[in-house]
Amino acid sequence: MNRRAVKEELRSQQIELPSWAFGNSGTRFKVFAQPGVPRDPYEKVADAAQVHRFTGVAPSVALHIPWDAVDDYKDLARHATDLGVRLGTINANVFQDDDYKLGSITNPDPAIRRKAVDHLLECVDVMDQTGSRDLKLWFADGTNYPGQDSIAARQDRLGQALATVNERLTGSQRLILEYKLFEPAFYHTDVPDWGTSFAHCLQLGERAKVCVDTGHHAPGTNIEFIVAFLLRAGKLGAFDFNSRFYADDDLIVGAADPFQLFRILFEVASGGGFAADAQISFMLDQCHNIEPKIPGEIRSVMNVQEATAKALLVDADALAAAQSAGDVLGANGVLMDAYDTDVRPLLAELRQDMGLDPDPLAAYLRSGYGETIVSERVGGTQAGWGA
Ligand code: RM4
Ligand code: MN
Repeated sequence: MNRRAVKEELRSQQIELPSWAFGNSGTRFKVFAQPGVPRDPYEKVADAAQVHRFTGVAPSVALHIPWDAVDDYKDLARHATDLGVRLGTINANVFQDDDYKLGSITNPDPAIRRKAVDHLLECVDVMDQTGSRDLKLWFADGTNYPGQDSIAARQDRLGQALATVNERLTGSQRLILEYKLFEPAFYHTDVPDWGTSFAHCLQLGERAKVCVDTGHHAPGTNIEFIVAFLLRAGKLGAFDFNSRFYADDDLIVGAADPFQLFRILFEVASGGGFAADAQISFMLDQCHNIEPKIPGEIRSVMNVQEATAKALLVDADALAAAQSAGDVLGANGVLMDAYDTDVRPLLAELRQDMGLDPDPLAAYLRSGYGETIVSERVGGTQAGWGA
C-alpha cells in the first residue's frame, strides 16, 4: 500500500473506548482515586469525547452494565451525540454480585443461572435503546478446586444460556464471546480460550463472534495466529486491546510489546479485517490505575494507530514474492522494514489533513480540560469498577 492509501485507511479507522478506563480502578490491593474522575456515565462519555476530539479516530464509547446504568439510555445516547461521539458495545457484568460466588450462567443453582441470564437479556434491552450493535460477554465463571463442580455440566449450562441470549437478538445485533485463561477462577475457567469461544460461537450461528482480549492468554501465546485463524473463519468479532507483562495487567496497549501489536494488526490487514464489511470492533479494554486517564487513552489510541500504519505499510507484493520463492530472510525482511519505519511523521500529517493538532497529547494538555474537571468535579462519588 502506498503512503496515500495508508493515510486513507488510517483516516477511517475507528477505535472504541471503554467507559471504565475513565473511572477509578486498581489492583486487588488498592484503588488509588484520582482528582477529576467522572462521577456518572455522563461524565465518562464527556471524557471519552475528549479523546476523540484530539485523535479523531475514537468516535464511540463502550458501556459496562450496571456500572453505567442510567434511567434513560436514549438520553445518554443523545448526550454522546451532542459531544460528537456515540455509544458502542454493551458489556454485561455478571461477576460482582454475591450470588455469583460459584458462577453466573454456569452456577449449579438454576435460580442464579436464571438471574444471570435475565441480566444479559436486560443488556439487550439497553442495546435496543442505545442502538448498540454488540453485546460483549465475559464470564468470571469457573472453579478453584478439582472436583468442585462438573466441567462438562457447566459447558451444557453455558451453551443453554448463550442460546437463550442469542435468540433474543434482532436486526444487526451480535453476541461477542470473550475468553480468558484464568482469574478470578484459578483451577478451571468455563471459557478459557479461543477454541472454547469459537466452538460455542459456531454452535450459536451467524450472530456470534469471538472477542480477543490481548491480555487473556498464557505468556508466549501466538495471538496473531488466533487472529488469523478467526478472521479466516469469519468469527473474529472484536478486540479488547491492552498490554500485559505477566497476567491480565490491562496496561496501555502497545506499552509492553509494540511488536506483538504490529504482528496482530498485520494479520488483520492481510485478512481484510480493516474493511468496513469485516465488522471487526477495535476496542480498548484498559485500566489506568496510576497514570492520568484521558492522556492514557489518547496514548493508547496513538499506539494502535502507529501499529496499524506499520502493518499497512508492509509491501504485500514483495512479501508474497519472497514467500512463494521460499526466501525466508527476504520475507522476514519485508515485514521488519515496515515495522522499523518511523510512522510518526505520516500520522502527524494525517492529523493535519483531518484538521487536528499533529500532537494530540500536547494539544489535550494545553486545552485546560484536565484542570477544569479537577476544579468542577467536586463532591459526589467518583465512578469506579466497584471491586
Ligand atoms: C475482564 C474482561 C472484560 C472487562 C472486565 C472489566 O477481565 O476483560 O472484557 O469488561 O474485565
Ligand atoms: Mn476484556
